[in-house]
Amino acid sequence: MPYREDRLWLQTDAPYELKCETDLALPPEGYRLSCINGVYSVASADEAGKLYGSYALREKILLGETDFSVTSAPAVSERILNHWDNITGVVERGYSGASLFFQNGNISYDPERIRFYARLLASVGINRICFNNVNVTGRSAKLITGELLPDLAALAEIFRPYHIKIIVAVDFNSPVMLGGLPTSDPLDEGVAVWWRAAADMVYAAIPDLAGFLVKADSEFRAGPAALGRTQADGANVIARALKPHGGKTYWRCFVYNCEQDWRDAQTDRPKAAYDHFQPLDGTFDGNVILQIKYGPSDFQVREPNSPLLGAMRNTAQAIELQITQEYTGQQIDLYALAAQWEEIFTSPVSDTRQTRDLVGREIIAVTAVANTGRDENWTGHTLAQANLYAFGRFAWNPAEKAKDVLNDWIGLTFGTEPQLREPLLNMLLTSRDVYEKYNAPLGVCWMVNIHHHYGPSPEGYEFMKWGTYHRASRTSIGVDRTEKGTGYTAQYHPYLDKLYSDPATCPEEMLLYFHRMPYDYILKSGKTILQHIYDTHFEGVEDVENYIATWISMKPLLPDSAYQSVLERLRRQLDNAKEWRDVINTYFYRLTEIPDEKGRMIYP
Ligand code: GCW
Repeated sequence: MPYREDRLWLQTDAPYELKCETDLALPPEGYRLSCINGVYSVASADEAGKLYGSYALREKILLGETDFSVTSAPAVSERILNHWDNITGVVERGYSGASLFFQNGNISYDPERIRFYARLLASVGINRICFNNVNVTGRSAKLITGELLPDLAALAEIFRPYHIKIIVAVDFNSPVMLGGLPTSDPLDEGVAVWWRAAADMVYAAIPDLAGFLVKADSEFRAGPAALGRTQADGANVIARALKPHGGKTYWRCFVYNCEQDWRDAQTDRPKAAYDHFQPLDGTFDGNVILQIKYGPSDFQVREPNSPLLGAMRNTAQAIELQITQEYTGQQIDLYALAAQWEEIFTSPVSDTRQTRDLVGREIIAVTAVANTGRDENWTGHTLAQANLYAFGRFAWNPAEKAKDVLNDWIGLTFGTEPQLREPLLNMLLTSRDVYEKYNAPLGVCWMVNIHHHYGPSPEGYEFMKWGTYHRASRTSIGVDRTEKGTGYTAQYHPYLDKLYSDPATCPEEMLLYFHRMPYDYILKSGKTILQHIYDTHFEGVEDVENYIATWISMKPLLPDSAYQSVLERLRRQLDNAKEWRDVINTYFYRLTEIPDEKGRMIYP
């Protein structure tokens, strides 16, 4: 597939005279820019800082900025992109074409495109990448064996000049699968020896490898729990093998019962990560990083921050975001994630009310599932490029503002013309709210079609084994997660427990996440929950219609290919918004038999 770099924020380098200096007083990867008598200069303590400083300078020049006296350093030391690419070439939850790295069971890529990709990622500060899916299937388990290691090392070499280190997703059961051992029990000495030998071999080929990523005891993956061992036992045996080489184990915390009986109202999936991991605080080795999804459910449009974030004083943590739009429109619907990320990074975490603690001592890595593939425009929806760009910016500095980040992305990608920039910024900034309006209401989650997760299905997951229930009846909806219900809120700091436990203080957009409420409960707007549902679902469609009108009005200011492809996506989004509106409104109308106050069309 041919690819384009002329519609990305990083295009051909602008020529300018650049002076580079070493200043050992600057922090690692940081830089200081200046411009004296027309000569730009970048000072840094290391080579990475020089690279990031040059990109930052380039951005400023392209954006027409005049103040170059900037000093910056990353607030987070590991800024990680996780691809969910299978070795077959199919990307799990991928909406941008085939894998950039794999094809037909092999590592296979266009080196020129990959070099450009590495440069693109470095330009926003990303410094770690994992190419293969956390669901390690087929031959991808062999990435750490002599069979595929030379090809992996060659790929790592392309990323090295851009200061991007490689992470490999490995199967916890590798000692059995690859080594032919009778067990993968982490406390078995033979297993520890096997992991050490595997690590030695990988590091001989890729000496600067960042480490191994593991999804264990999760959605049918092997793990220590199945062998009667703890998550810490599992993570530590691998970490000890990596330690002599300076490597780390990135251990995912997405561990829950995915074979729940829907009749069981006490087991509550959002409680799972905290229940499994928090009691183990202090038992993980120093080179284990726990990778925690931002919310306790699963990358939903609206959830509270995971109670596990910040709840472990003695364990290194990474927050995991999802750039690929699995539950957020699949790169058909417009959804600028920056708005949601700003909210996540400024929302309270478990043991504190302060934002900075989320990115302070405990959170040393920010990681996200990639949204790129072999499509010509890299991300399927051209405007979804903004999400990759924004990820880099938020990982570098979680205190960023969505408005600034998106404004820069528009300026770099489409130019700084205000007639284009302002309306487009408005579209991007409102896109999350619009998507939320026509989706599952008030934090209820999971009203999507099963398996593929696009489009509405109010009871699609209701009687399934995945632990995802809203339990809507004729009179009420939602799950009581307070102490009177599943007890989930007790996993938070008492301040948050209290805040979420009272419907009067619980943030309204998450009301049905925490509470079971009657449809006639009156919201702060003065509307009942039911009328709120009807209204937002009508509004969502109108908002998408307005996006289309705005986009059409900007035609003269846009490159034709981007104009056409985005218009096509917006029209598909409109169909989706209408489908959500009609299915959700009809669902609640049939349950309640209460008509819309405004008498609009709801199908009986
Ligand atoms: O949200 C779910 C996805 C799975 C994914 C899993 C995970 C990689 O539907 O496709 O598997 O999360 O995060 O492990």
